[in-house]
Amino acid sequence: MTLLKRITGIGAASFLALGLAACSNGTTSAEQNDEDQTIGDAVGYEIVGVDPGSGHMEATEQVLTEYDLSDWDLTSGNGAAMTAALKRAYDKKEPIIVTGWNPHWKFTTFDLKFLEDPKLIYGDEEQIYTYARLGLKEDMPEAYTILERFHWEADDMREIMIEIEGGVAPEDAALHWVEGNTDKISEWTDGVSSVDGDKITLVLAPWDSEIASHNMLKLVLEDKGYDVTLSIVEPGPLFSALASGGADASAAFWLPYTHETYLNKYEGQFEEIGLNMTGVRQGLVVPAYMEDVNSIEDLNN
Ligand code: PBE
Repeated sequence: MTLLKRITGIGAASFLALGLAACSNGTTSAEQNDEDQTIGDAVGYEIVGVDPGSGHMEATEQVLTEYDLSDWDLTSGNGAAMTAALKRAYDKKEPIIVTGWNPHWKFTTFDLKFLEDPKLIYGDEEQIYTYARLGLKEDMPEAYTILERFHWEADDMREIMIEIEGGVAPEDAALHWVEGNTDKISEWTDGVSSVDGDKITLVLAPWDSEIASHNMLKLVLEDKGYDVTLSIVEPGPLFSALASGGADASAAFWLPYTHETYLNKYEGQFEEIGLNMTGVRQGLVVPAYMEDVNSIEDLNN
């Protein structure tokens, strides 16, 4: 992004936030400003993204092409930087566009909306799947059975995410959920024998949603006697680790859209073992107070 764009963006944003000084012709300064100000001007033609290699970063690059948004930049960073930028803008009621996914605590903390995606570049609702390296079933049938049965609701994951966001350590937030949901967990673990310190590695990327799910799974597997390592890596290495057998399993596969490219790249090199959540979604997200922006198509106005 050019410096000029950035400065214009910030200036426009604070101008909007300054609000409604009345003008002599009866309109307000904000209204006059709105007439020639595009949403691109207001946000500096910037979409705040997350980790390079995340599935929805790839989808967002495609969105920029398909919706003719060649003036726009997708900035990469990580989930924490994205939510920090969102909070800064939100606190001042300034416009901002971020890449987002749900379940995520930010939909609880802030009043947000997904932009409509009439071309369905981000796809529709999707699911989260659990995958294993080849051979896990033979090597660790007990863990395999638990991971195969594992499924929960968006609200379960959200409960852990919100506690972590509130400052609780991920392992403690996961423990609170585990303690409160023994019925659910026993559906996954019933009849599964305990093991004696067998080592298992779960691999994930540092996304808040996956930090919640994998910390929870770690506790469930430890309760059955496993020695569990959580390996937190970049998105690319997450998939390659499972394909090469360097990690044993991951509950972080968003499909059929978000991780389609990775799935095709490593076809046959890892195994789908279960569906752990339905009804998840990715896309562009804005604060609800951006009332005039409801569709990705509006970014061209
Ligand atoms: N996410 C969170 C991931 C999957 C889960 C949406 C950032 C991605 O885009 O790859």
